[in-house]
Amino acid sequence: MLNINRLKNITGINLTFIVTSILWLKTVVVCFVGFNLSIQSFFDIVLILTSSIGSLLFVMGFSFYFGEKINRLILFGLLFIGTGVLYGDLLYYRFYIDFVTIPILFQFNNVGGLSASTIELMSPWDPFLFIDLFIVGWLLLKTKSTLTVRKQSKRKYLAVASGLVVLTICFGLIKSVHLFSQSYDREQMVRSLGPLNYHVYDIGLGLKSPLELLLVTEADAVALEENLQQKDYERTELFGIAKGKNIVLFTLESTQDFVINQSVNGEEVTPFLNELIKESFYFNQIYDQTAQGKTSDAEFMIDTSLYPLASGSVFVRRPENTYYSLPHILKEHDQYYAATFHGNVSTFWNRDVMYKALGYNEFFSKDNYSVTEDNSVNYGLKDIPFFTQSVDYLKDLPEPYYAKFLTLTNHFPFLLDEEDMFIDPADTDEDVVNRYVTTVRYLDKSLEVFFEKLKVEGMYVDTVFVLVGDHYGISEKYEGGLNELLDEEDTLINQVKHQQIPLIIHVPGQEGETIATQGGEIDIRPTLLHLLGIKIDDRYSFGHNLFTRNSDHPVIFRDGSFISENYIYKNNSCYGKQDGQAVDPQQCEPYLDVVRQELTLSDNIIFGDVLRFIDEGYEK
Ligand code: GP9
Ligand code: MN
Repeated sequence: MLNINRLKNITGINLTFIVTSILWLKTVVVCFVGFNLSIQSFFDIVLILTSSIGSLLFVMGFSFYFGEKINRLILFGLLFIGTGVLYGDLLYYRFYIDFVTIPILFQFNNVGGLSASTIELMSPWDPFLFIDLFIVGWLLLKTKSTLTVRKQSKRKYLAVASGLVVLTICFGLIKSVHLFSQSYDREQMVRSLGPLNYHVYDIGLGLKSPLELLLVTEADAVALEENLQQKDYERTELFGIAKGKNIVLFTLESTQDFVINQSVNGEEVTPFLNELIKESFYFNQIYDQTAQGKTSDAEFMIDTSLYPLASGSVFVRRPENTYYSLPHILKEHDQYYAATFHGNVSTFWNRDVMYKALGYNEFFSKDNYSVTEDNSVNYGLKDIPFFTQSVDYLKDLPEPYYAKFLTLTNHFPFLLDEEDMFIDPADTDEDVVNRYVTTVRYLDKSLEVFFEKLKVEGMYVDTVFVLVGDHYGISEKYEGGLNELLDEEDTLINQVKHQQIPLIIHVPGQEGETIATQGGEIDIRPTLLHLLGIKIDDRYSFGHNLFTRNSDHPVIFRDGSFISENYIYKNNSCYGKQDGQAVDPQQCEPYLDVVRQELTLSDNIIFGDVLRFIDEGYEK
């Protein structure tokens, strides 16, 4: 039986231990129950159980250094903040299956989804995470004893806490020597170091990155160049088939590859695209490589063929850099004019600033369109009026042009007015999935309308069209509904397949071909340049021409996972690609070296703004 009187006379140091234990317990429960951390060995369990103790003691010990009057308040405040951070992590994780980073906190106005559905992300169990606050609050009010801690005890306490933190780091490094060099693998960081240490490390990374810009010199750029390789350049008979043509590129909001040739209630979801791919190069093994920057990451990869950043969007974090981007290349080689079109505000994802660095001459955004309540939904202008209103702007561009259209309507939470529903919602247990097929169908219709208009205006024949899904629409959270829709099992192979996005390159007059080469968004630029007959020094980029890409070169994801010809590396485990069965981790090691090297070099180029030292002879 709890002896209330004994509790009332508890010493300051013991009270600190109690509060720390409570927060530790909550952290461990959240790690085991809230986060879906892959646990492969008993050591992983030990890591999760122990990793937070040192840092929690350390933080709670902070209260020792305040006067008798306020240290109770500080102790309570720390428990309150700790619980708040933990709960924030949990909500973010439930939606993104990822961990919050500092850069993403500064661009929360660009994080679609979370705010709109925070209530939906809550669980009836969540209040249990806060009950202790009342108990501890009451205890702190009732304790009579002084909470002052003796100097000697403070020293001992600090030594134990620091020792435990050092031990945690050692354990983490025993688990993986690459723990810190692969800090983009946030799940590994949280599993090995605990959420609190992860956040501290992440703050450190955030503080370090502006310094890199100042510290990198031309000599570093030269040193970096030695690690970069000129890619083997193989010409195919397709080289230059689209030379000098206008380029119209579409990033199709949230469009996954499974919608292609998919019917719901007997009706095709993408009838227009299904027809278009018959007369196009259709790449059906392309993976979404975006990270926290979502659409902006897709745009970044398409234009620069560099990897996005592990945390935050490059558009927001490095908009002043020098980039050897697609508009610059096209301008330099064939005097192209570059413009982007989007029905949302120009500041979203910091596009108005970043587009200048990427070399766009013009940006048509919400202000350039007639946007009313009737013709907009969710983030902005609906896709059909967006395209119809864009035709006149497109007509006036100097030729040849590179015009990039970012569609918008098919965005989470997939809202649509009744009159725009060209297909009935699906009938799964997941409303998000049911709505998704209707907004994809609307997107497909908008493309049909646009292509028709271009044909009527005589703007179709001399154009090469690139259409690519920017990233997933159905996040892992709603994967169950997707499996139901497709009548598929929840297997690793299917999870990986759902990461695919369609890539369609349509050159009018060219015969259609389905190409099963594996690749990602990073490979779009070299593939397009090949068709345009433009050969560049692409050492400072990481994409490969999809017409000649080595099938065993891994498709690399920003969390350090990859897919090669025969293997899948996911959640720190190596699997056979055919059957999804776990195989000896050694099989994945050679590919992991490539993964680490490419991601690190790409980050170095971006954080050090290395391209400012490289004279490619293009206009900035
Ligand atoms: C907003 C649109 C959507 O302008 O690009 O952004 P997303 O949330 O997909 O990154
Ligand atoms: Mn998007």
